Order: sequence, then structure tokens, then C-alpha cells
Amino acid sequence: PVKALFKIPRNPPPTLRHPENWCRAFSHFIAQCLIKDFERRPSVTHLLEHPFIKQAYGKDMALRHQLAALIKEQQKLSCQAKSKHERINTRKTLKSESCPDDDLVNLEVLSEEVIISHLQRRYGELQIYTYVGDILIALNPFQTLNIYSPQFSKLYHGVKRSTNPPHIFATADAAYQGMVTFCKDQCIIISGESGAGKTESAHLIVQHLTFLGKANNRTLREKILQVNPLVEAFGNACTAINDNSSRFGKYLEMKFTPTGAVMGAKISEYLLEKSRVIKQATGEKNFHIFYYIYAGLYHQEQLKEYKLPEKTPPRYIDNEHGKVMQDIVSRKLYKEQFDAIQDCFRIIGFTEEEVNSVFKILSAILNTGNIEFAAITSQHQTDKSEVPNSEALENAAALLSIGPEELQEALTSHCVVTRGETIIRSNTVDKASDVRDAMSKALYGRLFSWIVNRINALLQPDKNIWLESGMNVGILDIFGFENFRENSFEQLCINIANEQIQFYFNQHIFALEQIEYESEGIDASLVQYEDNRSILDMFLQKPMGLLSLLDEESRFPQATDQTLVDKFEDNLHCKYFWRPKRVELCFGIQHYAGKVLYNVHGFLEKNRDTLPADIVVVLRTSENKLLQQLFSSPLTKTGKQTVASYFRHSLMDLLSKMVVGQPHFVRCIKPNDDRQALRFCKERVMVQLRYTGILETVSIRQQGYSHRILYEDFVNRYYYLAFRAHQMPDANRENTITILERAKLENWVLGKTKVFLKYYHVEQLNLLLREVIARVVLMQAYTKGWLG
Ligand code: AD9
Ligand code: MG
Repeated sequence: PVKALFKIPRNPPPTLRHPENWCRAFSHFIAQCLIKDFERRPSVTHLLEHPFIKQAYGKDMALRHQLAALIKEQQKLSCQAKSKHERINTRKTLKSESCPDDDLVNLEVLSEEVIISHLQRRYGELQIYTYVGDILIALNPFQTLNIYSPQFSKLYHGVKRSTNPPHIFATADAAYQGMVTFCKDQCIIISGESGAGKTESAHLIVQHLTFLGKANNRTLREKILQVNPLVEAFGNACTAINDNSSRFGKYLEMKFTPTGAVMGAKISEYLLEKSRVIKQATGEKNFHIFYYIYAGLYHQEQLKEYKLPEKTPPRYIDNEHGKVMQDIVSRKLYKEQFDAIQDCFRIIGFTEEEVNSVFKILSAILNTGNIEFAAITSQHQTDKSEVPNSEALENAAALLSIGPEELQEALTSHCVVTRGETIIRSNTVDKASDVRDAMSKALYGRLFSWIVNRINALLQPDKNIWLESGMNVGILDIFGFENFRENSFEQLCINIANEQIQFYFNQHIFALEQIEYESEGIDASLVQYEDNRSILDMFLQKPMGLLSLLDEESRFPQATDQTLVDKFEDNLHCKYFWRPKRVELCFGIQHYAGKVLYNVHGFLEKNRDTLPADIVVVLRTSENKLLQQLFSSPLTKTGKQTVASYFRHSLMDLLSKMVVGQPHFVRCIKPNDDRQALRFCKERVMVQLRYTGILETVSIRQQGYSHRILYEDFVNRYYYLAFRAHQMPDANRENTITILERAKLENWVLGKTKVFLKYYHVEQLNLLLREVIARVVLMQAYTKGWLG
């Protein structure tokens, strides 16, 4: 019946002159046979154990693997055929299919002007994605595009990159396929300035990866999709540049089985901008969650229950004097998000008690912000402070389950131990306010870390399976480069982190390339780029780098902002640092992404980030279980560590995670500063292309060799293209040449131990290989008498 079905003649010619058609028909048939099993247990391992394949190929694992891959592909094709209708519609939305236009590397003329016009034209056609070799450029569309539906996920599933127009799903897919095929961890690094679209891109990647990693476990998929919205409610805020600006760095690792089923996830968070809790610049806001809960509780008439003021919103969220209240009452803003966040908590698996505790702590922070101090002026003491109106204090204490007197005591006085004796000293009004704010920041920072840890515990993969053979795709989404009118310590840290990511990009794209060219005896002059190593050294070097100097100064109790900026000037002798003549307490840095002027006001305090021991002692007396946890274990930074040293440590930690994976880069570009759809500001785009090194990347991708393969690996991988299956040729330089010539490839170069290939060579080779293997499979089947 098989023969009849596929019109296979009884005696096909032994040469199999046109094997393509046959083999397609044959593997299609096998796929059909196995499709039932696929749907139940879609793992390759299972497939390889299928009696049909086992019988046919015995112990020849390599061949069985190839056959399995082939079948999977056939299955995919038949699934795709089913949804042909859908696909046609999807393609209509996509406007065009893939074309040489999609990759800047294909441009014949490579001037800045040509590249810019090219991107501009594409942007006008709503083609926001463009490749530069294997790097994806993503222009922010500032409008909702209809290209992220499940149909699109299907369209980009496991196909050659050139099949479809560039897309963020293609990058996610490449990472996924890379992980499954080479059993190697992957990491997707998304960069770009604030508001360029990193966080949106990260969401889309997670969306596509959860689609690809279809476990039988639907709940797990849903949980993973809630992770980003939940942490972003706590870690994002409205800034002057972006209404949903990430105020922390996030590395999300998605965990998979060797066959690519998703098993769990883990987030690492970096450097939350805690100072936002207590103060926001004009036109900016506090973290989203505060508005969500205030509005949500307002509309549910539950403000009283959480002891929140009903007429005027708490000071921490009311820097525009009443505007928030107007928005909440008249426009019902934030209400839906409050419901959504509760859903996130529930789906991920937080208990009701935990969520309630989180809300209580948030409400306690808002109440803490409303505690005011007044000076007690008696004849003897002018430095004492008291709390004139105790309502907020009592509310905060009640929500935190601690005694109000103890809290007041810890805010308005502090213990000093001198020569074994403990003396209680009063706090001035200013000092008491600082202690209050330090407490709010510490509460929020530790709550945030606790939420992240809790999510990690709830989404942890089954240790036994994962530790043995699990793999990761990591997605890095940090806060983008920032340059405001006023820049402070937070911007400095954010920009240093971006400097580090740029350095990593350079290392990967250029520096390693250069080193390899040289060691293989190939002309390395092709590789030219803007190296930002010396500026990074200026920040991170010990003991004379900027962060070390800051730490040193933070240790002197008498140090002031003035002594700090003088210290910088005296010690940092390099062209990237300068001290403007007319602006007090300022210094300038020439970052890779542009000049930024920093104001050192508050640097020392922010860096010391001290939380008085008296506060910790009081909070530890709490009867609230969550609060006890927050202050019993060192969840965030410990002891006397400064923010700068903690920051340096987390940067190193992040890098160590990133370097183990195969990197994929997404470069987000902001086409205009007004967040307008379809507005392409040439100047702005040009600047970003220049500083991100995209222009250099284009030329190096075009002229350079993006793939370098050891002769041994190359011959083992591709010998089918020039030799017979049983020949087993020596894996050496000569046979490499034979294969390349037989494949009719040009422009490759031979190094000492490796062959250097252009990015498009590998795609061609893989395509040829697939065809040849398909032929071999058919031959095998034929000789084993399955078909005849
Ligand atoms: V920041 O460094 O965290 O301040 P991001 O993360 O780079 O910044 P974000 O992803 O938040 O920027 O994007 C900013 C806004 O651009 C979003 O809120 C969306 O309104 C808009 N955006 C970005 N990418 C897309 C997209 N692919 N489709 C539609 C988008 N809108
Ligand atoms: Mg962001």
C-alpha cells in the first residue's frame, strides 16, 4: 500500500537519480505513522526508541538521530500544511517574505547614509526588525503590531532564518535550536538605551520560548508567563523617558530538558533603584506596585483595612500633589493592574497569606513615608526630635506587627557603644527623617528580593532531572543607558552596567575574532572597532578606579560631596573624565554612548546605604512571619558592604553567568524621543548605530568570517558531502578542501587548525547536508527492502 500511495515503482533505478521526491514521500509516510506517538510524547529519545527505527537502524545511533530529525521536520511540515490557511493570512500581515534586504550584510555599499536610509525605508513599511548577520536590530515601533500571535510563533518554529522576514521570534528560535542541537546553554543579550524596547523584546522572547518548550504541563507555561509582569510591577516605574522603565537589571533563565521541554525558570535581579521609594524626580513616579495597591484598595473600599489614608494619597506616591488621586478616582487608573497582579501571584503559587503580608508591608512603607518629625526645643536640648502626630507611626507599626513606642524610639534615637558602655543618643529631625527613609528603602529592597527568591522556589525545575541533564536559555534585560538633565549615583551605576554589556558585545564580536585571526595566521586588520576597555577600567579598577575611590571616601565620616569630587579629580587622569569649570559638585564622563554630567550630591550617603542597627533590632521583634524572614537572613547585601562593592560583585556574577552560554544579541534602537509611531529621526538612529558598534559589525560581518571550525570537526560533520558513508576520510585540511570544493563554496579561508567560513556558508552546508542525508536514508530503506 505504501508503494501505491507514493507511486513508488516496483524496481526503482539503482542510481536513484531523483531521490528528493522519493525521500520526501518516504519520510512523510514515516512521519504519518509516528504522528500519534509524537502527540503523546514528543521527545527525540522516545522516537529513537521507536521499534520501527530501532529495527531499521540497529545500533547506528548517528543515523537514527538523523532519521529522527528528518521525521520531526516532516511532521512539522505536515502540521504547517494543516494550518496553511492561517499561514497565508499571517504572511499577508507580514507584507513580504524574506528578501536580501533583511540583512544589512547583503548591502553592496556600506556607508552610514546607505544603512540609515535602508533602515528608514524598512521602518516606514513597519519592518522593524533587520539582521546584521546573526545580530538582530529592533526598532521600537511605538505602536501595537499584529505580528506576535501564536500563528507567528508557528511560522518561525524551527525553520531556516532566511525563510521569513527578520523577527524577534527567529532569534529566540535560534537560541532554542542551538540549545537542543548542540546541548549548550544559550544567552540572549538585549541592549539599547532607555525606552528602546528591551523589556518588550524580553517578553516576546519568553513568549516564543514557552511556545517552543511546550511541556505537557500547561500550568508551568502559564506560571512562567506571569513572572515578568509580576517582577516588573515591583521593579519598573514611570520615568521622564519611559512610562514602564526597568529600575533593576534582570537575568531570566528558562530551564529545559535535553529534548527541549520547558521545566522551570529562575530570575536574578541586579541593583534595584531603591531610592525611588522615598523620592522621585519631577514628572517621574514611584514603583508601579504602590499605585496599583493604593488604587485597587481604594476601589475595593479596603483602604481602612490596610490603614492607608483615604483623602490624600501617601506622600511617597504623591509628588504631584493630588494628581494621583485624581487619576485614581476619575480615570480609574491602575485598578485593572491591581487585579492582574493578584492573578500573577495566585498563578505562580504564592499563598493568600503571603500576598496579604506583601500588601501589608507595602502599606506599612507608605505609612512610614507619612511619619513626620518635629524638633523638641527645651533649654538643654535642641537636637531632639519627636513625632507630633502619631497616626502614621501607629499605622506603620501595626502593619509591621511591632510596638509603636519601640519604632518611635528607633527612629528618633540611636545606641552608641563606647568603651563597653551603651549610650542612647537623640536624633535630630534630619537624622530621624533619614532613618525613616532608610527603613522604607530597606523594607522595599528586601521585599523585592524575597519575591524574586520565592518565584525562583516556585518555578524551580525538578532537581533530579535538571541537574543531571538540564539546559538553559538566559535572557538579559537591564536598565538602558540614561542621560537626564540631573544624573546621580543611580545613573552612574546603570551606565557602568551598560558599559560592561557593551564590552561583552565587543569581546564577542570583535576582540575574540581578532585574536583568533592572529593565532590562525589570518590578516586581522579587517577587524577594527571602538574598544571601551579603558573606560571600564577607569570605573572598576582596584584600588584607583572610580568605584574604589568612592568606597574609600565613604569610609571617612568627615567626607563630603566636595571632598569626593576633588578626590575623583585628583586621581582619575584619563580623557574620559572631566570636571566642568562652572558647575559645582559635578563631573563628566565620556561614555561609549555619549557624554553624561553627574552631580555628586548624595553619592556618599547612597553608597553607604546604612540601615541603623536599632531599626533592624525593632523589625526583628515583629510577629509577622514574612518580616521576620526579611530581616533574619541576609537576603540582599550584608553587613557593611557598600552599594558600589555590591554592584561590582553583581556585575561579575552576571558576567560569569553570561559567558558560559552561546550569546545571541538583540540591539534595540529608539527611532525618536517623542515616542511617536512611524517617526524616524535619522540623527538619533545614527548616534545609536555608531555607539553600539553596529556600523562596524556590518562591515566585519560582511568582510570577516563569522564561523571558524576545526578541520577535524568540519570533516566529521560534513564528510557526507564528498565521501561515501562508509569511507570515513581523515579529518584534515586536505579533506576539508575537497568538501568545500565539492559543495561549490567560495571565499573561505584556511587557518592553521581551522577553516574560516562566512556566515552564509554554514547555512548552505547544512542545507546540502540535509539533502544528502535524506538521500542516504532512502537508499538504506531501499536496500533493506522496505520499499521494494
Ligand atoms: V528601559 O531601559 O527599561 O527604561 P526599555 O526596556 O528598553 O527601556 P521598553 O521595552 O519598556 O523599553 O519599551 C518602551 C515602550 O516602547 C513600551 O512601553 C512600548 O510602548 C513600546 N514598545 C517597545 N517595543 C515594542 C514592540 N515590539 N511593539 C510595540 C513596543 N511597542
Ligand atoms: Mg526595560
